Amino acid sequence: MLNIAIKAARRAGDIINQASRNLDILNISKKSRSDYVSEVDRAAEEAIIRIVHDTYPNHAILAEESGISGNEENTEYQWIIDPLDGTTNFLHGFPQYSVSIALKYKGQLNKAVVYNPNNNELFTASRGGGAYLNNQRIRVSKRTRLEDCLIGTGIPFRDFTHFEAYLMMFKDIIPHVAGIRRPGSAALDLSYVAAGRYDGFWEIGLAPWDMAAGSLIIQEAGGLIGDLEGNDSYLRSGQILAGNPKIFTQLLQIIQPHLSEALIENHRAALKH
Ligand code: 2AM
Ligand code: CA
Repeated sequence: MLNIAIKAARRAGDIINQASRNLDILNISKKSRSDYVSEVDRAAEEAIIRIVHDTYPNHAILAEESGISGNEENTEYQWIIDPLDGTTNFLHGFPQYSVSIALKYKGQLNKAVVYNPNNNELFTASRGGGAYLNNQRIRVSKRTRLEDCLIGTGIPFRDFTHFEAYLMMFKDIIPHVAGIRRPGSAALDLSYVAAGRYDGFWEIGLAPWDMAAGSLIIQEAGGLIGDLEGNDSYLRSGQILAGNPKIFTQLLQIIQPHLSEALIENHRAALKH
C-alpha cells in the first residue's frame, strides 16, 4: 500500500513539475480569501485518486479539492490526500510545496508519503516501521535547549479568529529560540520536524489533509505531535504542536498561557467527536 501511495505521489509530482514551467498560462481560481486552487491541484488530485482506485476500488477517499469519494461506507481504509500543499508558493514559483498522501486503517494513520517534487525528497512512514527520507531512516533532533532550536510555524492567512492568540504565542516564543521559519507547506514542515531540520513546529487552522501524512512521519521518527494542549484532537481541531519530545514539552509551556477561550472550546469540541 505504501508503494501505491509513492507511485501516486510521484505521478502528481510529475504533473506539478510540468506545470511549474508554464506558470503564466495556468487557470487559477479563488476558493476564498487567500485560498487559491489551480487546474494543477485538480489534475494532480485526479491522478492520485485514479492510481489509488485502480488498485483499491473499495477504499474511501478524503481529498482537499474533491472532498469525500470512493466507497464512503468503508470504515477500514481511508486515504487522506492533499495533491498540492503550498499552492500559494507554487503559484509564485516559490519552490516549497509538496504532495501529501496518508492512509488510515481502522481509524489510525498507517501509511504516509510527503513528496517534494522540486528536489525529489520523498518522506515516508509505515506504522511501526519507522520514518524515511529517500530510503534513509530519519529521526527527530536531539536538541534539548530551546535557545538552540529552529522552530517552524504557519502564520494565519485566511481565518483570523485566533490571530491575537497566535501573535501572543509568536511574541513569547521568539526570544526563547534560535530562529523561526514560515515556509508555507505544512506537510513539508511536519516532515522537516521528523528529519530533525526543525526542532518544533506549531500552527492553528490546518485541515486534516495538511497534517495526516506528516503526523505519522513525525511519530515514526520519534517525535511528539498534539494539539495546543498536548492532546490528540489535532486532526479534527486543526491546532497543532510538534517537536522532539523535550522541545514539545517546552513549547507547550510557553503556548499554554496564551490559549484563548475560543481555542480551548475549539479543542474541546474536537475531542468530543
Ligand atoms: P494548501 O496549499 O494545500 O492550501 C500552511 O499554513 C498551510 O496553509 C499550507 O499547508 C497551505 O496548504 C495552506 N495555505 C493556503 N493558502 C495559504 C496562504 N495564502 N499562505 C500560507 N499558507 C496557505
Ligand atoms: Ca494543504
